[in-house]
Amino acid sequence: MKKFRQSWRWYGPDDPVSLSDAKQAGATEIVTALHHIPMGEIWTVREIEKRKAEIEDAGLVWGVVESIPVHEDIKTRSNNFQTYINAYKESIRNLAQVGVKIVTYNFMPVVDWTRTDLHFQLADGSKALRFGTKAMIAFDAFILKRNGVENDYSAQQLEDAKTYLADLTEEEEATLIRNITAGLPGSMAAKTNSLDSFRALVENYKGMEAATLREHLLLFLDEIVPVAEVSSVRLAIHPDDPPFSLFGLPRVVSKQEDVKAIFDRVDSIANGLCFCTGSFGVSPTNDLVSMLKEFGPRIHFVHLRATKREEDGSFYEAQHLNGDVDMYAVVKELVNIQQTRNESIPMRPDHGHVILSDLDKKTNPGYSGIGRLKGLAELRGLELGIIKSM
Ligand code: DNO
Repeated sequence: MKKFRQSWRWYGPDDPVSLSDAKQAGATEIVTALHHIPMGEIWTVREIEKRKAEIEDAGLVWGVVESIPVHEDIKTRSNNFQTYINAYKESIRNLAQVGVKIVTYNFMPVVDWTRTDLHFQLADGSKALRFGTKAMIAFDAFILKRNGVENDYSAQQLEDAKTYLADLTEEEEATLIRNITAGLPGSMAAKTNSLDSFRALVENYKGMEAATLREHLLLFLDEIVPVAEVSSVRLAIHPDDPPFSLFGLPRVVSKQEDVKAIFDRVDSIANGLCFCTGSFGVSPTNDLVSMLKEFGPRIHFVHLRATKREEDGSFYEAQHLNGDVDMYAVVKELVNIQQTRNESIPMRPDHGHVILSDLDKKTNPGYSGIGRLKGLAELRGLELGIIKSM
């Protein structure tokens, strides 16, 4: 029987959760990126080899790249976009040369994944990530003061957000700004944008419809998929997290039809998906099992995580098996896909709560050691139970 390749995200030598921790958690593969290389620059064979050797010295393998970031110029098709696309192709070729063959990326304008609270305390004292609608609107309308913001929210929502903001201490407000403008609360090394530069980044998309952003993505794929194909690399686009518009910006990888449009345009195994249940699962209209059935052959990487929706569109990250995602149904379908393909798919426990001694430690938001270890253990147990009962 084919089973998940158990993988683990590692942020590189500065990650407080070490390669040896990953190994003790039971992972056999590492998911990482060359975080020190500025966005848009070529990943050279030398740098890739160096990172690969570090991982192999620890008795692990570099299974998946997450991510080669896509430069904003490519998303807006402005300025130096062609140079950046050429660099992207070169990085794909170089990775292939060194034998790293799965590449994750996303196409979210300005920000990567976004949360408003990185230390949301649960009833048992553990901590989780949370996206609060009021906090987001407060930031958008009263801190960023984005042009046209009043068209995107109801009067009641704006009123509630104003009250919410008024109740924050100065320090809490500064934290909220930092959380949102960091753009990638997955790495402590993430560059924090100033409010002004963040505003300018958002302004670059002024008036851009989703159809235009989608076309930019498809034009990008027209160029990179053929390169991936000849290099035997599989690309895996990561969905929008959360799967809806933020700051009035378009998002084009939020639902089943979005993925279908991407797959139809370049019908190649190299043009694939990173199936992230925590991202798609936020939207109650996303039927995860139906998506798995439709996209199974082109799912090259899996992130397993479950969120819990709240009334006003807010959500927090629940335990891996206890959120709104029907993890049993999802894993069962993934077990089927792996048997049909006769191939194991890399899966990583996505995010984890901060629990036990990690509460006294500083780790990357979402990437604590013990919470992910627990997630991985639960998920591989679930998979084993499903397989044994088949
Ligand atoms: C969050 C991650 C994302 C993901 C990128 C892929 O924890 O899943 O940051 O790595 O969106 O490009």
